[in-house]
Amino acid sequence: MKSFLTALTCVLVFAHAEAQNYDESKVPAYTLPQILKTEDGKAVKNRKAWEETRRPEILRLFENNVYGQLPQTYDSISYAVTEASKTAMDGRATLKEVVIKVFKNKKPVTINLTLFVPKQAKNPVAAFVLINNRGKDNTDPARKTKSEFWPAEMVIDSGYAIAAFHVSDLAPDDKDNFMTGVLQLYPEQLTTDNGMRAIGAWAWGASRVMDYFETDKDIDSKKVTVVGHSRGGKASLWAAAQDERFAMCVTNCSGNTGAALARRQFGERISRINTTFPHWFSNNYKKFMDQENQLPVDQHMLIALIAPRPIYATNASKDLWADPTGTFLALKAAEQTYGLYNLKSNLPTKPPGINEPIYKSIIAYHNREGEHDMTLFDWGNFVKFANYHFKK
Ligand code: GTR
Repeated sequence: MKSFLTALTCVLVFAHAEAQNYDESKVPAYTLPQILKTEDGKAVKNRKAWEETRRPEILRLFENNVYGQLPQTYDSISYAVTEASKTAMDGRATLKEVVIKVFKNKKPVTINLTLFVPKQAKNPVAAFVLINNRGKDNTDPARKTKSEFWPAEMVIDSGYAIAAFHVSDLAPDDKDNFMTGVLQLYPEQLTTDNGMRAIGAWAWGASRVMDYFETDKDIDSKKVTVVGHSRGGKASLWAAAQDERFAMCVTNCSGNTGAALARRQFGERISRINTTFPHWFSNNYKKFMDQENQLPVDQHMLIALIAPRPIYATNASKDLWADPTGTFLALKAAEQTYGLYNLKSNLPTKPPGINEPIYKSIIAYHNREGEHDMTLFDWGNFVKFANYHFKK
């Protein structure tokens, strides 16, 4: 019986995957919701109208229809910092192991942060923090295992601090257990259709790490870049959109409900993501399965929420599932918001070639050759992007 069900599931998933479109000529005609028009139809012509009216409206729309609320009140937060090594990476870095504990209604959640700070740089230093959605061995504090997914040595040698925490501390990435982390502090979220789910929980965790950075004298908390890959990249976007303390955002191969436009219906679609990962987004998001055009937002508006801060989105050439063209078009459609701050992106009008990063730009983009992953090529460009914007 079990194997029959497994076989049936495989057939259904396969049938669904087959229905995905990878043919540009089959992208339907669509009209994106306007970023710079308020819900009562007024044109948003300046920063004031954007910040006071339209930005909060769009934030609410994403909360209510996509990611769910992000509760920000808690009873206490504490940080236990262990300087695990002053001579990490052959003396080039200090390793700190930070245990962040947050309490609400006597329930705790614990976030374990691994942080390397370069010795050479003048403190405080700018930092990258990764929302790690892959194996913990990718961010090995002992550096016995080294991974391109988090190339800590390269980042340290470039003069930046680098940190990581694992998504499972906030919400295990599993539909039956995702509620055993931070959602225990906010159980009411589980009973509302616009309640926080796993992606929101991970973004919430990034903000608690930012709370910590504000207390660490080695870190320049005004220069923190939140980084995420794929599902982690959806969370890094949502974290940066919500929490303006993040100076920059990197979203790597984030695709559907990340940086790619939903209305193109190319690669992964809302129906598929909600079916495979029912624990990622709010209940309300399920209303938009096969109804992309009914969404009051599209992902260009999430990018707009990050303005005027720099944003870097990437894709990989063989990762059509994450829709490289749809990502580029979302970035282009967000440019108008940066225009309100007199900031002009240097993105070309058409997607750049493969392995042609555009990082000297307030809105940055590249499409790396290869598979769905985050590599040394990607990180090397994130560092150049940070160098450019932090004017090193
Ligand atoms: C896929 C999912 C994508 C992306 C990816 C990942 O299965 O469809 O949205 O999140 O996983 O996280 O690597």
